[in-house]
Amino acid sequence: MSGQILPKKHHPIAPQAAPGTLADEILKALMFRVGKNANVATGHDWLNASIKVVRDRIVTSWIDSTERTYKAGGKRVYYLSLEFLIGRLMRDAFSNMGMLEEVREALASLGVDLDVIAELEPDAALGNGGLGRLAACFMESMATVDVPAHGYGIRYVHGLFRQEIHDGNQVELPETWLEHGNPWDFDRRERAYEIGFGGTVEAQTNELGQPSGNIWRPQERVLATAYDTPVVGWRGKRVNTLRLWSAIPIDPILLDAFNAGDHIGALKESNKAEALTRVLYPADSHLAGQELRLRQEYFFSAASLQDIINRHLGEYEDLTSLPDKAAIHLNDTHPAVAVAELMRLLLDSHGFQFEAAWDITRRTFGYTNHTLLPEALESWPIHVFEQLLPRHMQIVYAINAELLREARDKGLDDGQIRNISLIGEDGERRVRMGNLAFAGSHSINGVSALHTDLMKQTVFSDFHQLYPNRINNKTNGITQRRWLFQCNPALTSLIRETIGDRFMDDIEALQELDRFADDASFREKFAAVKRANKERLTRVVSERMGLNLDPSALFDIQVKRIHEYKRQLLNIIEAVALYDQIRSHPERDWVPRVKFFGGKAAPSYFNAKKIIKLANDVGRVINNDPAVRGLLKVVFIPNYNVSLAEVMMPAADLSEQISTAGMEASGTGNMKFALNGALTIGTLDGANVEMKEHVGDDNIVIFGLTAAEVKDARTNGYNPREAIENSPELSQALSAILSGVFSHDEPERYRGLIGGLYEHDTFMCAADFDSYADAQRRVDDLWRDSADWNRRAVHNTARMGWFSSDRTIRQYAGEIWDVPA
Ligand code: B1H
Repeated sequence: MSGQILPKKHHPIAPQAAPGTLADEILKALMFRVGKNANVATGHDWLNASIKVVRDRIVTSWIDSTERTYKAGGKRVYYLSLEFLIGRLMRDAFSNMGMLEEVREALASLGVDLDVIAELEPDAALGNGGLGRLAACFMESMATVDVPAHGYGIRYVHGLFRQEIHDGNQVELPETWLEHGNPWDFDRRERAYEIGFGGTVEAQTNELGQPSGNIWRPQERVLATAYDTPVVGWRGKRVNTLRLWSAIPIDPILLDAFNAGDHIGALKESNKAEALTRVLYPADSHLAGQELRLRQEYFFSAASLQDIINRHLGEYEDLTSLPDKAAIHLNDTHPAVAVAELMRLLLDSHGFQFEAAWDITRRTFGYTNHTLLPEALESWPIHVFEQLLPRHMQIVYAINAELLREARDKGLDDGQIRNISLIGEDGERRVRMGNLAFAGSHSINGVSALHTDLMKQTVFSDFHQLYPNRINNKTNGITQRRWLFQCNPALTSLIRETIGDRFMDDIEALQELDRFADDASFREKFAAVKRANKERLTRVVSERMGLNLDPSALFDIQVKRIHEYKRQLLNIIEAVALYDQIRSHPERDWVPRVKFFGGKAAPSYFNAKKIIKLANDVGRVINNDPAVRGLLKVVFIPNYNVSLAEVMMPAADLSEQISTAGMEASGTGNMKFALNGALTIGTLDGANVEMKEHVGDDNIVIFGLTAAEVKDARTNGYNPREAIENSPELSQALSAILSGVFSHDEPERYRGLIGGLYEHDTFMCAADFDSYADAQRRVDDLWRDSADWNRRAVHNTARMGWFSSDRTIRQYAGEIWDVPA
């Protein structure tokens, strides 16, 4: 795809443009910044040149935004996240600058198709899934609602792996987004900080016996250097900074060794430094536990804090005023070590006493929890933590002593104190990062109403008793610029024609669309847009997979990371049951359906990979069975990523949000689908609960156990075998899979995955199966009345405005960060 856009033989004369036009600017950028002549330029060169031209405009606004904040002496937000799942930036940035159409025309006048070069931009996949994508939506919304903010993270050389499907199995390949350079970022070599690891502490204690004025002598040091990407908000009003750190070696002695001829020795150290930021850990909602991961966490937290403090001291006397001028936000516990690092800097470098330092720290930090899954709650063995960060270990102990004293004073019992402790004592002693983040923050928020309630009842119940005002809810949101305007231009145009442009600046105005749900001619147009989007997806599937689909079928989509709690398995089993029904009752009026699956499994997650294999096995059999007459197709689309999401969300009729209730903290894909007019089939989990309240009970299909019922079933000894035996459809489907109908080559393939359901069924697939299958047949009934279906679809789009990340960010700004928005 990176061949020449204008082959020389077709364009012996380079295209020309009138001086002063945008086309002329692009040609100049091509010449002087990319170093190419138009008739030899490749697609990447054109992409690069176009970005550079728009980036110049962004930079003007960027400098202006920075000066504005500086002059106002305003408080800044610092969003620390180990993940920013950005995707492509070009359309987003061009369109927020109001230049997309202008650039398109300029390029067209030069014989270049913007849509073609847009495809060449790699996805910046510096995140795993929802948590990383949320950080990206937040960055865009903060710029839009005019919150001065810096995002801080890591500039991984390799983002999330590329997924290929070989013979139905996931194969992971390295992702190389920087292959052609990154035209967006600025290399800030001058912004570099030393980061230490290991070594010893020269202990000093004050008269109270508390640690004070200690000096940490790290054994290793690396340099953190900054790369800045401007993040432009809607209509270009504010431009914020995403600052990503990269590790490079520093040691001058080793440089000497290099010069003295020890090339190998010098390079070993240099490789070690660079390995730090080489790759993103690919586990979603599951902790890696390797020392390198803790190194990454400390590296970027420490670099960011030095940067924040540096900026603060450039403007103010000392760090006493830090909480008034800086709100540092921890995106999950991944940067939680920043709590100990800020304490260290205050105590050891800035001469604060413990109490004052702790007060500053707590008033500065806020923490968002994104999961209650025990396997995702970070903790580090004491010996790993202590060896890498000996001074921080001392500080954690000191904080813990203070915390436990307070808890005892307030009358918490021994069991509660054990739960609150920063050190877990069950089995191997471990530092609990969630407790550290909680203790070090003035605000701890969940990401949906249900999740926040569960947080109060479960993992943080004792903390909640100790500090009853700290836990609060901030239901997630998505940016409508990317997830409606940009990915669904046809729907956006239709909405503009219908209700005017106000919703583009005030998304709540989307409500005005609601009354058009009863307007038959509007519904026709709405349906025509959906149809065109389904055709676009159909083309993508045909190009990538050689599979032909019927765009008039119901498009039923489940795309997200593969995880047992998300229950792709439930969906696949239901497909098998439906397949069986269609074969047994060919005379019935079946609704033609395509069931789409997409998503990556963590490379070491055995069952998730089996689920991918099963989806592919089931698809192969069903798609090739003439008895089904094309009424059902099962498609696993490889390499689901942000760019593919932008094609799939607008093309869905039905969105699958079917996690075991109580386990999906929020979900954000659910919001993207509904905003684009899909109906949701879902459990009362995460943000689905609030979506139901907003779109209305008639416009969403809910099934299954509630979170409370799941809990009851578990405590009262749920018997999956009984549930399976009570459901003929489920028994039949499971038997088919177990007997090798979909795996002739290896009949035993699903013995573990499916056979296991009879024994444990941790995620309650059997308990929810009948309810789910009934709900699917209800969906079929709704679909048969297309006018009625479209009415519900319109209500979904019209009523999803509340789920904008602009709303979420305004709530963070007002209720956590104390900054105007
Ligand atoms: C979410 C994670 C996560 N919750 C550990 N937790 C990771 C945990 O690499 N790791 O170690 C990576 C990711 N991700 C998701 O956050 C929730 O599951 C979603 O329900 C939620 O919508 C999303 C954003 O809040």
